[in-house]
Amino acid sequence: MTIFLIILSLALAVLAAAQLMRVFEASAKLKGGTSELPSDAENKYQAKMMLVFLAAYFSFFAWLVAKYGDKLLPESASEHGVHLDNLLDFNFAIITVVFAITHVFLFYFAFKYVFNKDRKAYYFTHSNRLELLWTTVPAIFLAVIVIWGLSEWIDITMDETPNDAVVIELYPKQFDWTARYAGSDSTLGASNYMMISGTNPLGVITDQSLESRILELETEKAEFQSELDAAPEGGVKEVEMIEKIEKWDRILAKVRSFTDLDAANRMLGNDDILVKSEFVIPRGKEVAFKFRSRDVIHSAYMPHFRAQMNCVPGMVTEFHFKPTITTAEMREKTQNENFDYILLCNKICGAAHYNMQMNIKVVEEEEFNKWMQGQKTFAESITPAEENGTANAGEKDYVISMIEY
Ligand SMILES: [Cu+2]
Repeated sequence: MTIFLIILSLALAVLAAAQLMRVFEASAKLKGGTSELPSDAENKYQAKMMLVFLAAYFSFFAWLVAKYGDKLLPESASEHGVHLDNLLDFNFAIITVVFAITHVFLFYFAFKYVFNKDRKAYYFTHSNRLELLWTTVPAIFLAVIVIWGLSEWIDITMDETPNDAVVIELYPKQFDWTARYAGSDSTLGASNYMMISGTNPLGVITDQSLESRILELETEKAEFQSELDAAPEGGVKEVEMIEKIEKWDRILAKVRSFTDLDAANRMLGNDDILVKSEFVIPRGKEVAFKFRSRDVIHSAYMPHFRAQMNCVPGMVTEFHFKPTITTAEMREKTQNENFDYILLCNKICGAAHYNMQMNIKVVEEEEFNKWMQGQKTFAESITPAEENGTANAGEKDYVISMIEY
């Protein structure tokens, strides 16, 4: 607020000065006025101020870099990220050099060629040499940047995922993330959003989850049926219930069709591992990410690994990278014991978008394997809740209204 007030008063002061100048000019004219051209002394003063401004301008630039330079991301924690950083640094180097040269000339020439009534301007219409110079030099630099950038992009996006990669699906919804590891078979089980329920937030399709989802839908349908039976004939309630039952029939038909998937396919999801709020990846091993989305377009952004990918409903996008620095090492490097790698949503996806993040922990492979062994598989996690009926009721309500929508 204070800063806003300061800026506002500065702007008003400039405005007031401009108005005063106009008053002076007008009064000078009325007095039968002197020439409107500034005097030699005034010109020389303005020329010197150009140099003063030049010095102040570059001092401010240096101060900005010194003060806010450390607000940039720390060094890249992935293999390809180092290459991207080099490319970015090269771009910044060019920009800074061009910025310095053009601005020094701009203000120095304004000083050097201050108005002098005895000097005549040198006039020439054309110079092939100059044209050649200022066309080819930028063209060469641009070509280097474009070719370099394209080859990095091809390296990152086209290289094959190694077979021993850790496969993780990142599944966003408004407004959180769930990570799913492919488990010991390195293959993610099939999934569909119609399978989503309180115990199955990603809609993974296994024999067990199919059975419980069908049971759940049938129970709900039976509830609608009894509400329909009790509803007065010809009323709004009756129409509403008939529509609901028809909708549930459609969902049931779709869900039942998943039983056509071959048995081996329905086994794949059993060893998948679902985690929330934080996921762990091993240093020095390729991590292959797959992205889906449950509702709107989100964007998985992992800035420390220089990685970003859109998460689009109805399709699977992919990206893979190799982490090179563990969380513990990065805490030492940044001298920040609270440092954590993060996954953010980088697409404004709704009211609580800002809150959509998940911690990423990079550990040595050994520790990663140990951590994996300690996690519950999808098959293990779905059973107890189904058996004792402790599925979170609130979550379940949300899921149903989601599908209705
Ligand atoms: Cu989002």
